[in-house]
Amino acid sequence: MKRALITGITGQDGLYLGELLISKGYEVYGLVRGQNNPKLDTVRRILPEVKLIFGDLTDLPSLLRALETARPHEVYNLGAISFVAYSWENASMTSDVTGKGAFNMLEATRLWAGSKLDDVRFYQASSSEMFGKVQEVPQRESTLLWPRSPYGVAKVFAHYMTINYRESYGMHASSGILFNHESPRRGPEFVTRKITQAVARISLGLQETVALGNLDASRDWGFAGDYVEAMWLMLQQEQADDYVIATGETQTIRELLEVAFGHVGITDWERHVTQDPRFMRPAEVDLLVGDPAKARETLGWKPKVDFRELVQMMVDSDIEDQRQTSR
Ligand code: NAP
Ligand code: G4F
Repeated sequence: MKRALITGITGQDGLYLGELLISKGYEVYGLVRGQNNPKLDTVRRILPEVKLIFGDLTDLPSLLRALETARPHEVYNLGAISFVAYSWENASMTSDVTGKGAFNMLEATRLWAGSKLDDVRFYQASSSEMFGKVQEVPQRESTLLWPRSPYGVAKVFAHYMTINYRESYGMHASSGILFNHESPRRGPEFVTRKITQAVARISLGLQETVALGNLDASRDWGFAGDYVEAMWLMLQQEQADDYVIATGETQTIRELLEVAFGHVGITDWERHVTQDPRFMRPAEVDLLVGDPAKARETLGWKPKVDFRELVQMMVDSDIEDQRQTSR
């Protein structure tokens, strides 16, 4: 039986990846931080089979202990401070967790595996946020990185560190450069979920307006359930490598609003949206659109859920949630 260790098990991707690996017969271990993590109950409910280990990406000895307990064949490093806006306010902590935390996980894996490093495979959750002020459209694996946020800078460090472990120690370490991916499990601070929650509440008469920042940015949005499959596929390849995972299409926040409000029959969405400078960023990433050709050709990966289906799935799920909480 294959064993996997997932950091970031309490996050959106951790939950989907945990489900995928369990369905493939893996024994799954998940790293959880904090002495009373509020998301523990959710993980236990969705993934009762997963064995939880306490540890923190900033604490290398705790990662070594986690590895000793799990003895994984595959390590998925999904843990991070992942909210870009927050990363300006907590740049130092973001560097420690999202940047140096990845190094800690790589180094702990190398130290723990010792002469058996060939038996372990490592996945690093890299991000399209690394492309920042994009130097090429669409963005591919070879596009020059130009991060625009402390989060993006930390991810670039983690990305190159992963490549460095591959090149220095021959470690089977792959990076997935994932473009934005969403789901009903997305944190409510991210723009998709913030909008689908607001649309659900507005359609039920529980709220009038939603305050947003820049409506002109474009993102390449896919479904998280599809993207965790790409992570797994990367670790099944003989050679470790880096892959862009994206849909190849891009939409603005305005288009997202149109589809989300349209799904509940509201066509004049502008009267429900206000703009608030608090949600504008010191530096914006204006346009993200990925070229997933390498993933399609090498991994045989392609997304199954399109943008409209994704937004509709999220709005429907939020309507159901809101109905249950107001019952
Ligand atoms: P998420 O929902 O924000 O989950 C982040 C996870 O990291 C949570 O489980 C969180 O635990 C954990 N974490 C935070 N600080 C930690 C620490 N000090 N030690 C150990 N774990 C810690 O993010 P996601 O959307 O699932 O994304 C997964 C990964 O992919 C992240 O690395 C993210 O940066 C990257 N990524 C995401 C996207 C996307 O569009 N979703 C795109 C590209 C890359 P708590 O629950 O305890 O906070
Ligand atoms: O949903 P967002 O906060 O996601 P962002 O910044 O693109 O980051 C996400 O995707 C990255 C991959 O590219 C991940 F690495 C990262 O961890 C995270 O998952 O914002 C999307 C866009 C931005 O342009 C932002 O300025 O939406 C714009 N936006 C406009 N109003 C807003 C809002 N974003 C948020 N969160 N809240 C607003 O009110």
